Amino acid sequence: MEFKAGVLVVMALCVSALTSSEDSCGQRPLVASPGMSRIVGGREAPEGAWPWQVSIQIQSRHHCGGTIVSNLGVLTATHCFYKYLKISRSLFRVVAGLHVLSAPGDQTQIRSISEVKMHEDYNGVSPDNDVTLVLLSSPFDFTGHIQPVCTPHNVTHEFILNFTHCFITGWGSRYYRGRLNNRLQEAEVELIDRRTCNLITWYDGFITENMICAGLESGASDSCQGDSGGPLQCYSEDEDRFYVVGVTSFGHMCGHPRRPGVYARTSRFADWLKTSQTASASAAHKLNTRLIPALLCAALMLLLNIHTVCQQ
Ligand code: 4AZ
Repeated sequence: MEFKAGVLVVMALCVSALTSSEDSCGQRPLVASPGMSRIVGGREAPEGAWPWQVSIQIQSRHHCGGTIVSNLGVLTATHCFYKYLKISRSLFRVVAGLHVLSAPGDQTQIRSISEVKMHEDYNGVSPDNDVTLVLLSSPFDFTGHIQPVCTPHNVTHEFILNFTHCFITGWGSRYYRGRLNNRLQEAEVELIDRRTCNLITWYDGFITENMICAGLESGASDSCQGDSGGPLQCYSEDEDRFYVVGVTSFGHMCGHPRRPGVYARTSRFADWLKTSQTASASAAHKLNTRLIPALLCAALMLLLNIHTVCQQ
């Protein structure tokens, strides 16, 4: 009897080892769901409100934003790396769990970069396909202050998620050519449909299917220099989770009417992201963290099974 209970416990453990994954995403352990109030312009984010936001730094100075998509992967903009290829990778670092740039606290984790996977079809002029996956040299330990965001599976998924609130976040400047913000800022924005964004008096046909516009027509809520690479994140009320819907890419200066921020549209890069993540060091890591326990479990079950058969 006791032996059979032991077999059951091992089987339960095996099932959980085989099915558990890093599926938990887009949730904020330290902050409640977004309220119904509208935010015009930026304000300081509550601490821990955006646990997937990172600061990508060169020689300890903030360079670009980024978004944690897995314990080894950070999504950012290609233009954050494209002109900096000559700078040694070792001078870059990724800082998570950060709120005040000048005062990283106990919650902060710092990682170096092992690989930068820029989108093969990045166009430096348009700038189409402005997405890059940064792979870390060692994984982040997820905590209340450090969490991965969810990513839409495809364009249809983006559509059916029926987002109620979208926010942009970053340490970028308050106005074009301004100084960085020392404290993480947030602003609520609206997604703007491509047709509107491509009107002659807006971006005049410049916006591709791989881009998404967000902001307010008045320009009162916008991203700016230093926010690049960071997330445009939207809340799904149905799922009670946040998704990274865009990567801060460009705009005609900052905060101008009918010139909203333009973001790389993540739903168009879901397959690219999957391929980039699997054909990498993270694949080896996942193999270690998931396959080995599964194999050990299988071996143990086999052993126990043989033992049970022998007892009968
Ligand atoms: C930039 O230069 C930048 N207003 C980022 C976002 C926007 C403009 C410029 C959008 O990093």
